[in-house]
Amino acid sequence: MALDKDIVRQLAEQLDNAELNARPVSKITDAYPKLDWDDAYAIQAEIRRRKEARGQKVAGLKAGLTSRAKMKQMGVETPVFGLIFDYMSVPDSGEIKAAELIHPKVEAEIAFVLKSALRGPGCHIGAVLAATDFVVPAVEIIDSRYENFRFDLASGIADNTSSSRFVVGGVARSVEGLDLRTLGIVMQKNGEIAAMAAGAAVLGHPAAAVAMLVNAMAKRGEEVPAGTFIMSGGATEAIPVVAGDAIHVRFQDMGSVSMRFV
Ligand code: OOG
Ligand code: MG
Repeated sequence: MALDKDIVRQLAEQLDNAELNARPVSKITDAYPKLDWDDAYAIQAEIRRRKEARGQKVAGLKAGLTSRAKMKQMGVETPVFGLIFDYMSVPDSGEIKAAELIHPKVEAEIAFVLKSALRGPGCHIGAVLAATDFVVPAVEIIDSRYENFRFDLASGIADNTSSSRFVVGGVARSVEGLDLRTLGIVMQKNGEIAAMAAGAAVLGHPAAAVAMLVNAMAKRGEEVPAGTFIMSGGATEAIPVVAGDAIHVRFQDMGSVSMRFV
């Protein structure tokens, strides 16, 4: 579609404000049904520009909708890519203020930290594993800025893939000797099991999601530098949370991650 620059700016402002005010907006494809992926990533880039102008910094990259469970939950078939910012980081065992969010959900993810840069096209699991410094367990808190958490892919990409908060666990593991496909993940909400998965739920291997992200960035002429923190996408479906909820996620051989919503 190639949206006019003014409209890109206007839609980015609307979504950025929806996040700042914790008030949902209608999905932007209602007004712009022909919005395509390039338009959507242009809006995401404009949101980044706005946040950086406020002094906020990109803290990492994320892949989303990389598991069957998530694709089914959101009714889509293709992964998406987004940005994580410094202010979204919450310490392990920390508190998250529910009033700052619209309708948060939590999802368990395996995160990668790179020791060398990755560049597509042709990036694959082997290249990702060779470039990985270590993996850490993580929980992403997503919070769509759209009413009722309902959106299509283009609207979701424009909304920076619902990025909102993230918590990283303290156990860093080398990928050597760790089978990320069979690694079990158990999420508990208020002491009861809310979701379970194995690493293979994410595109057969979480490193495949990282390779996909690298190849998608290559199409825009970008590489992923050494040191980048990358979340590979929710292995389980996302679980809604409200103030008062406690989340505890155990990752086999990787420790656990927890948080409380207040
Ligand atoms: C889009 C973001 C999905 C994941 O890990 O699948 C995502 C959404 O479902 O709101 O972060
Ligand atoms: Mg996620």
